[in-house]
Amino acid sequence: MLKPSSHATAVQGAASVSALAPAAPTREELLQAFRVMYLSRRLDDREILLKRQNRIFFQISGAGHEAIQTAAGMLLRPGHDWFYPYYRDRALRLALGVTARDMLLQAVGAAEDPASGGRQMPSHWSSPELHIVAGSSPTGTQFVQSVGCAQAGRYLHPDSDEVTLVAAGEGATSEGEFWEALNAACLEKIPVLFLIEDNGYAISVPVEYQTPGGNISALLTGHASLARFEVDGSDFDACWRTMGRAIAHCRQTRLPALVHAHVTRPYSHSLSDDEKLYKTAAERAAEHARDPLTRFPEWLLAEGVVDRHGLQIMAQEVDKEIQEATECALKAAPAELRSALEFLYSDRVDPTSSEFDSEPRFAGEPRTMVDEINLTLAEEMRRDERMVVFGEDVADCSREENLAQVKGKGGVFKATGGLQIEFGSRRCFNTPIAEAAILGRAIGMATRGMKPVAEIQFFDYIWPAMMQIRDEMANLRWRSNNGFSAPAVIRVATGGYLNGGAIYHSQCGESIFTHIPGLRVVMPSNALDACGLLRTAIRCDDPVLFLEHKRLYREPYNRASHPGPDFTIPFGKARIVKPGDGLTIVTFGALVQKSLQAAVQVEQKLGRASIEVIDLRSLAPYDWQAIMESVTKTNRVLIAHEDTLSWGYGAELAARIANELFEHLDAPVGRVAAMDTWVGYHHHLENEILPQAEDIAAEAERLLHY
Ligand SMILES: Cc1ncc(C[n+]2csc(CCOP(=O)(O)OP(=O)(O)O)c2C)c(N)n1
Ligand SMILES: [Mg+2]
Repeated sequence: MLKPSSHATAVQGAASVSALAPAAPTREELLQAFRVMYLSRRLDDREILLKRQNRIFFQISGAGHEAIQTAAGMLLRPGHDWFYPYYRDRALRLALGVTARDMLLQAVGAAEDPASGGRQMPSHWSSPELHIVAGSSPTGTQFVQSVGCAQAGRYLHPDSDEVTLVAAGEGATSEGEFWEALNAACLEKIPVLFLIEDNGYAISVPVEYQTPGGNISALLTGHASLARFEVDGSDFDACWRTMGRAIAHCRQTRLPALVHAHVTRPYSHSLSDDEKLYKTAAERAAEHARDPLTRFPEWLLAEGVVDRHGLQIMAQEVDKEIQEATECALKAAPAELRSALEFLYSDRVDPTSSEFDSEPRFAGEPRTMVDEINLTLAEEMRRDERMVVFGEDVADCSREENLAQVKGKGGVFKATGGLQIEFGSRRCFNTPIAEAAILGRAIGMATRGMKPVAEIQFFDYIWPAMMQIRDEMANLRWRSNNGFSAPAVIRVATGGYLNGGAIYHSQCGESIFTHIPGLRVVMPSNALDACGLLRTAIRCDDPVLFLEHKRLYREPYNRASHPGPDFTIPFGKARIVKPGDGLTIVTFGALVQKSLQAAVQVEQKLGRASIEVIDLRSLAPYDWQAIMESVTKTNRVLIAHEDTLSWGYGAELAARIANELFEHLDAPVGRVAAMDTWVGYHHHLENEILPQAEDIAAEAERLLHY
């Protein structure tokens, strides 16, 4: 069991930080702290009442955490510092400037809810003005984003003393993202202030079943560059001093720090939980004795800061404020029904618009697809100083001094070769092998207006970052009602036909991502489209998954001369690779060439049918108009893709064609795709599993015979 000390303890870096003790709080500050803590608790009480009356639909409290949160909120500077709070951080947000009214508007799901327009649960507040980034519900995602945010500060405001605060419970420190964030912050020496509010439980799981040894700050001894502080988080005076020292440490040294605050949780995990099911009466009584809402007023009285009457007056003022805020929230109009599709994508830049339609100005010898990607990245980095490129092995050489003697790596496929040499290690750098951190950092940077172009080395290894993509990057704009966004580009090498790629170097899986609202997904099949689509991806204001087929990187047939430094292709515009009027093949990626081969083969064999081949290029959004026009003309359609058949990308197209173009069809909608299994290592297996030109030809013939 924890033994809370009433004194702050710097458990590491004590010598360097002891001189940084903050000034003692003034009387006004102490009264303000009481006001915030009391307001926070009474708002929880009011929400609990409203939930019981069925007027709000969820409640989670900040009760027991108020002292440390209030100290943090009062000592940091909203609008200057940046904040990634936890769902329990009501008092923190109140101290920063979120109002009781704002909170209750979110609780009722009002259209006026300034954080999300009625889209998010209570306790997920957001404020661009105060620099409070919209909260989400996954327990650990915020850690890595805060590192990206703080790192962005270094590019955007190199002389600033800003700090990024990220908060979470002790349970959340079990998430990989906590460790990935610590790694990154310590390696890069980034001023992130980690606040761990340790209430001893993650819902019903006690800390000793979560953290080896039961003490998270003790576990972090080996983290070089991390100053660690442990404090009784229900003792406001100790919190003030500890937070003050930790903040000053981050501001002055530009290094990370961690504050481990022991707090209580008197109101169970949420209103859906009853802690009596797993906490003993004695344990609950011990927590009760430490309640900051009892201890702090007693301390104020004992120190002579205020008398009982003064406290009562403040309490009455707060109660009145809550009453008024409640009346206002209950009268507020609910989120508008027709608003559901608003702010999925940028309202500023439309990557499907004709603005992105441009004529190529070809120059030079034909170049491979990977060369075009490399050149486009370089041109865009020259054009936009905010653009940074990072990932695993993307730099030429992490040890810069070696570059005098070595050529440099520049990506396992050389797509990023030479970028570090030209733009320096600040703008093109290697990261640890930590996919969630790579994309989480990209989100944090993009939130602040940087243009991160992050690489995931192989599609097969994108999965650790899935939560960052689906639950964070793709919905940040929607969940904050256009308050924040994360327009990052994710470049990823994908696909098979490698002869030996096997299970873990051949995966496609695009439909898993096209299924995500808010995410753009594109996949070029040739060098020209790779250049144009990548430039659009970088200049667009939405998150983009840019799929680069490994097999197509160096093919001779898909090369192109460079179309110029401003060549862009709009998203959602297919390319008719070969016109025809007897059958449409809708495809993309590596199957474009195979479909062409199949078309020629079938036409020669049958001596008549003319087959149209459409390269979608952009998978979300996709060019329905082109499909519709073609199928209306040919009356037969086949969808060919490399990924597995069932629930694949073609299933959606087939369903829509059957639904909307039924009367134009003279044959069933055909599909050719990989077998529903993994790609095998031996080429016999690989060839059988992945779709070949012969498979497309056979299906084309079948459809033509109807
Ligand atoms: C990734 C993820 N897994 C599970 C959950 C469900 N969940 C919500 S809160 C919580 C416990 C978190 O405990 P802790 O970090 O200690 O915070 P506390 O609620 O105690 O303040 C869990 C498991 C979630 N929100 N996100
Ligand atoms: Mg906890």
